[in-house]
Amino acid sequence: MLKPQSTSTRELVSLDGLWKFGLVTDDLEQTRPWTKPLDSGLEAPVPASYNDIFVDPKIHDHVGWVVYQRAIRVPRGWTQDKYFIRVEAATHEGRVYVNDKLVAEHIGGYTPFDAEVTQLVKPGEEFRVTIAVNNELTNTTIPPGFIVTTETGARKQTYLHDFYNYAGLARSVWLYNVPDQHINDVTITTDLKESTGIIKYSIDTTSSSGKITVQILDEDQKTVANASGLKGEIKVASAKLWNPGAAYLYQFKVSLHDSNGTVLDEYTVATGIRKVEVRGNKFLINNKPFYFTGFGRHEDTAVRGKGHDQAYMVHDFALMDWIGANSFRTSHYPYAEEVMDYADRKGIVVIDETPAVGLNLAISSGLFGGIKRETWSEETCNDQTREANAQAIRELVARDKNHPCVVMWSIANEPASSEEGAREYFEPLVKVAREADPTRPVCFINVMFAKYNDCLISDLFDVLCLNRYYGWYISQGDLAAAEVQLEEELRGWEKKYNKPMLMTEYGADTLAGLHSLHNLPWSEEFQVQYYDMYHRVFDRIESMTGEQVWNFADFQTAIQIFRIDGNKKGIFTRDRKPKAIAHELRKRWTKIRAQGNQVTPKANL
Ligand code: GCB
Repeated sequence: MLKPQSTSTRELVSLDGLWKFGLVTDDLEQTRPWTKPLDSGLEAPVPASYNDIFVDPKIHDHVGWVVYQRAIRVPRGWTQDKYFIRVEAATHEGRVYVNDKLVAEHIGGYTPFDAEVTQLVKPGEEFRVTIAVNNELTNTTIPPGFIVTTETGARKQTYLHDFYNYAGLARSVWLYNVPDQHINDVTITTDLKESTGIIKYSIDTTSSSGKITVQILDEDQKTVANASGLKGEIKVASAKLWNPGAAYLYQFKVSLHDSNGTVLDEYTVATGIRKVEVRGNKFLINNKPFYFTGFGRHEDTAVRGKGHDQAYMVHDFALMDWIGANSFRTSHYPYAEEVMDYADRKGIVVIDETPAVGLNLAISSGLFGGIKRETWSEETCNDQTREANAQAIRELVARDKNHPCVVMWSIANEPASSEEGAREYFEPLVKVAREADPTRPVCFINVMFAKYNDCLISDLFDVLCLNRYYGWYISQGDLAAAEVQLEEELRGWEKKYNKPMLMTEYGADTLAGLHSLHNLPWSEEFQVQYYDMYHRVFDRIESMTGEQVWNFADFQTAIQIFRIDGNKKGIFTRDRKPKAIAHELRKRWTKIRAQGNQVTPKANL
């Protein structure tokens, strides 16, 4: 799916800004709020989650539909074109109405969708667009959730993931055009043969007679290779590679011509030439073992919730660079496309994750004393959930397949992988991921209850990604016991699988400013000791391929007794101030970066 772009044949109009906003408290289909001007008196910013914008608890805690509305004018010049509204994210379900008509519907809160409006409004004409957004999560959505009715009759959304269920239009909305005959999709994969870069491509167009030409431009705008046809393989001699921390981007410029050579459409994809491979217990980027350092993150800031914010994005990347991180995981959902573009340009390596989080009913029942439910059953995560998960994988790959920063797909976070039924659920999904992208490794993120002898699915994946909380949820505060437990477990995985092993989460809640001479949990001192212990263990284990701490910054969650204004495992506070651990990680990670993102020999650390 191509991101809207301004080229010689395409334009785009930003629809970001203030939209009229209202809650839908009765049935959406009966009240039909799109048929008339909204008169709630509220205006909501786009992009932003709506929950924390207002002070009304009814808005903050709303379960169900809300509507955004504004007037749009189609540019006068678009007489020969097709035009669309692109919604980058409507969390978790979106419907677009043009005047009185429904034109698009999409389920899945973190991937984009289009509504074609060509036939409905003429160039120069103004029209009313209403976007209805629903935040409900059920057992068949990804992520899943359950709606309960309380004693007062109120509907309450419960869910199993540990971040607040922010909702609304958290990313940009666009009006854009494409020529009648246009480029539909571009798929690029890259490889390396000695110093020659190989770019394999395939292009999909709406034109049966048009001709395709491709030009590869370097960063000085010089053409370094040409090709023609819908499919091909282009060789770039002495290619400059996209390397972690040292990105180099070629421009892959596609032109669609008619038989007289007139350009019908143009589209450009920023392309990094690089090779990713899993070999034995190593993760190789450009044939060199790569050691991941960095973060599990969240799209989360005060007031905006999950709203994309350029200032925070640039600042967060600056902090990642300062601390020496070379990578992050898009825990626990696809991030805004601007983030992926920026990671491409900054040379930050990304593990790209679907929103399949919370597929684990044991965590809520086991830890918090609820009723024990099976995760994989007709009433809980069933075939329909799996199909939603498959769709989430397809949409993620369709959106992000051309990003050099993406080195691996994560198809789920902490599912109940040791419960019966896990293999039946995941085997087809691994197939979906590999069919959608045969070139990148695929992983899932393993939960602490599914150890090496219990996990039923780890053999299906390329890399072992583990989230472990020894010293926090297990043996809290006892780092000596935790060290033994952690090492025993990592050695168990290594012996059984001998695959690259990545710690994708480890961390301890820490209240910035709380200090303790006795290294008590929640203090900044404890967080430092905790990480120090993990790193000692990692450096003793041969197949450790990386460490991504939990979490980059403190973030908001649902209210729970052990979440005081959110999860406090951040290395930075929610407003991005460093805790003591930030300086310690910086020492370690800048050293690893200086060693070429490798930890061999480990004794050097
Ligand atoms: C996990 C989850 C993450 C939580 C974290 C925690 O295992 O993957 O979403 O926030 O633990 O802090 O409990």
